[in-house]
Amino acid sequence: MISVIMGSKSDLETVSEAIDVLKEYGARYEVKVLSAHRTPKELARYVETAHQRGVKVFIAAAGGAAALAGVVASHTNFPVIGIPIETKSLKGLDSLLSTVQMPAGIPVASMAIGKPGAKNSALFALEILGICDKKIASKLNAHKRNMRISVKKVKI
Ligand code: RP5
Repeated sequence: MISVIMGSKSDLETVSEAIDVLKEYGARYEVKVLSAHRTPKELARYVETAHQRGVKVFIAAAGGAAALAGVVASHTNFPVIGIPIETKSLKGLDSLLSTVQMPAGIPVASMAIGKPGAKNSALFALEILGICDKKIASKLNAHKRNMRISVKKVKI
């Protein structure tokens, strides 16, 4: 099971890129809006109890002073993948730096800013689960094969 957390409902347009991939792969996932700053206690409680629901990987999306992925990682030993949301003021550079610049000891796998990062967060989560899940691994193989075929077909 993959847990997808976003800091605000306003992140959903970006995060839905990740959710679409999880749907396409038929992966089990749950989605939550929880904020490191606005709902810190609820976030901690959710992350600390997630293993009881079978969560094995977290995806955390936030923008601006994006503490979410780091705070999630501080409450779990499962892998945490961060999506830095693109922002109006700083184009997501703020989100990227706050997601990626974690102190030693609390790792977060930060993806790229915005929708490409969201899509990759889902694929990365599936790659982690695919280590022990042959069905997911073979779908990921097909994904790479299809991409290769479609690039090779391009004629200019
Ligand atoms: C972050 O603040 C959220 O992840 C969101 O990207 C940003 C702005 O949130 P809203 O003011 O739109 O709710 O915590």
